[in-house]
Amino acid sequence: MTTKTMIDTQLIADQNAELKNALDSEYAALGEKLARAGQNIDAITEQATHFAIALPSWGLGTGGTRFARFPEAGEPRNVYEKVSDCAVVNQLGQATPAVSLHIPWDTPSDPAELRQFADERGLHFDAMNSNSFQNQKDQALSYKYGSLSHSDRAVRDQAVEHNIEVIELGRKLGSNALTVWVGDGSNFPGQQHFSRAFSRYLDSASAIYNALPDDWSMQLEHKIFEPAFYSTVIQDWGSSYLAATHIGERCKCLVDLGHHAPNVNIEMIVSRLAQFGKLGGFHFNDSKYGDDDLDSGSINPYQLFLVFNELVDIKLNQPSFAPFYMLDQSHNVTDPIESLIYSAAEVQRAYVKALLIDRNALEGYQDGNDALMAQGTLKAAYNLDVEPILQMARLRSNGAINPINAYRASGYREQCGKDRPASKNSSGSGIV
Ligand code: PSV
Ligand code: MN
Repeated sequence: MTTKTMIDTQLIADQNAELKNALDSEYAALGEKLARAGQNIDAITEQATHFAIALPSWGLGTGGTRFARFPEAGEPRNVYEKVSDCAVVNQLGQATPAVSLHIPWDTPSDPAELRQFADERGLHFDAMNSNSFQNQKDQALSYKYGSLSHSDRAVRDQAVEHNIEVIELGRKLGSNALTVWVGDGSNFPGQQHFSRAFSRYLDSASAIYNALPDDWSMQLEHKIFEPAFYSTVIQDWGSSYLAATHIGERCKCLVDLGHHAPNVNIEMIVSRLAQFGKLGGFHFNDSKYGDDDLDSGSINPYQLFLVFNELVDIKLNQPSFAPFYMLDQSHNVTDPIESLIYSAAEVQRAYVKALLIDRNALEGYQDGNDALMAQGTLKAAYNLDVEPILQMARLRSNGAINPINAYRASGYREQCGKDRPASKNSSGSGIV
């Protein structure tokens, strides 16, 4: 089956032709530099072409805060339009072949039809996200005081049932994982009995786990605060690890980069979870203060690189290690398509740089307690400009050497502005 293209392939080819000579010479220069260090640039580029990160269906519309949202014309209004926009991101950037759906925000009325629609556009469905942090229309019981850990069994049962429905839907869509993040917690000291709430969560999450198909995994996403501001039931990687260990082998921990206290050493959390087989996946984003959901690599690209340093290292020791990679961002002031193309490339960049770390030298410096040269070995890879590798990876995969330029030249958003008249309430507030 030929993939339906979203952006005129001739436009991409013309732009690429103009940029190709410069890319060839920059690629050759970088190739020589890497060869002097014993690295083969084409082998690295090949690995870059296989890099894949899923797009969040909730990241395609303009995001917002609890204060306001400033939507642009041409936003997607339904899951089909979101998948279409994902196809644009992937066609140009060639790093995002999957979509992670949030249910019920993006529940399709006909899953088979949606699956085919995505397939025709070269996309498949990654981990499914359930939502028991909001009340949905016509929902019998409220999640105001929690869901999987609620003090009332009937509320817990309702939340479990929702998760099982999400699994069922995911099966029809070809997904193989469920990500569970709950807003459960408390706003006041004394409001909630910590261990009783945690036990109730464990029971509920185990019931969901028991409904998982054999080839599925379940990802528990921890978060230090928000919407509960005093305590959360799955507050940190420790609680997540305890829960995942209690629940079962295919239950793992998902690390959202924005869900930690400022300055927490996230790369070490990554290492710890992976060492004990419990690192299941990521929600990539960046933050300055809290769960800002800013674009990956926009604030702290070195941290992103250090996370990938761990991931590349783990993969060398555990060849079957294959965590889920997803973006989870809120695009409040940019065109979401542009942010997602750019962010996926930033995560890919961190990966490529991590591949270029001289690991033998690093190990030697670590064992010899040469702190300066150990950090210098990391910096040597981090300071490399690997842009020619990213560009060549896109070119070799039929993407755009400069995807943002190609996107802007295509007029896609302007066309969507005409084809997708905004709904009336689109400027309301709301956190995605
Ligand atoms: C919560 O902050 C979170 O990171 C979870 O992954 C949610 O599913 C997502 O954001 C969207 O609200
Ligand atoms: Mn998340």
